[in-house]
Amino acid sequence: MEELTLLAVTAGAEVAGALVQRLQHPTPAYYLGKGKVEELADLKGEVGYDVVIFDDELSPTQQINLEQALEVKVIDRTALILDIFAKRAQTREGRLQVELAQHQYLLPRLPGQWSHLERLGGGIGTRGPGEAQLETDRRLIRQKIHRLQREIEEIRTHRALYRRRRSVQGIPVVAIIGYTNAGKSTLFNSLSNARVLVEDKLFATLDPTTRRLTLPNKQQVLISDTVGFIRKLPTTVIAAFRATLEELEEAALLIHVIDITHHNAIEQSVTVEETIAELGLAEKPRIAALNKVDLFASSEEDISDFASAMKASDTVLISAAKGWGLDRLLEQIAEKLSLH
Ligand SMILES: Nc1nc2c(ncn2[C@@H]2O[C@H](COP(=O)(O)OP(=O)(O)OP(=O)(O)O)[C@@H](O)[C@H]2O)c(=O)[nH]1
Ligand SMILES: [Mg+2]
Repeated sequence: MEELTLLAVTAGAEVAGALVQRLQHPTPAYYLGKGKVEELADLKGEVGYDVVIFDDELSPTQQINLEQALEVKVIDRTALILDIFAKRAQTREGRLQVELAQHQYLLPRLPGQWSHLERLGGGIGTRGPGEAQLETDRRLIRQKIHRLQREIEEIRTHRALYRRRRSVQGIPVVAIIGYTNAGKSTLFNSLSNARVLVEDKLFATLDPTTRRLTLPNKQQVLISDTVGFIRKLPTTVIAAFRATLEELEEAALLIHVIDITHHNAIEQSVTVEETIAELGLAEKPRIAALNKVDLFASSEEDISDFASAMKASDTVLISAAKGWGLDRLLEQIAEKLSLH
């Protein structure tokens, strides 16, 4: 719920209140139990909310029923994240990818949207457009999806050329991955002296950025900053981020950045590992970079003592912000690359 609050604020909402219910399963009709829906409706009088956000993906039926019971807009977690993506997308490809994901999200929800309008009924202009209209709309959305896919494909072709040049040169790609807000871009900047947008916000980065880097052994690598992962994000949505996916597929090594000061650090790293597995990348060698250690260590010496005590060769303690532990990280990268 804390994370949902952050997401909501990032999307531009103000949080008026939160409600939690412990249920064996979400109810098919309302997601919540009947009594809880009433409680939520009563809360409207108290705090005066005008939108309700659920921390899960809702079925079209659940969404419609809730909107009718509460008489406000109801948004689910996926739609909220897509909204943030839409706000953040900077490149043309980024925007196309978000639009694609939004349309793919909308398509199965379309019938509900219309019968919803029909049921709200009564009065001119609110009458349902009927099945014929529905079919037209479905077709339009499918056409739009195809068009977006084609456009993305074109950009991809250009990128493939560039990629081929890269691979001819034989420079391995090292991709920085991790939960959103873990410090990926900060690490990327520290390693490459780049100026990628760093923000204490979720999904500050949407498009992958790549820089060339020289390791201590003089080996050249390409280092890539990528979009953050988050729990309960449908893989179909991640799949819309072709550029990031391609970058990950091509990578010789993944650096998994973990904010170890976060109280859900373990859950977050599990989510990242699960997503990696779902994307078929479980076999990629990776280094875990435990980040933000400056929040509990007072100097770089502090952490090197700790690091040598651990002896785990593929785990490195770093502070991306202070630049601590980066030499060790670079050595680890060189070592891992020489093994694979
Ligand atoms: N104290 C401390 N803060 C850090 C460190 N690294 C990153 N941060 C902060 O963590 C926040 C997120 O950093 P980003 O680099 O934007 O994180 P990200 O993983 O790229 O996030 P997204 O692109 O949004 O997924 C920012 O406020 C950073 O200043 C660190 O080593 N120490
Ligand atoms: Mg970032």
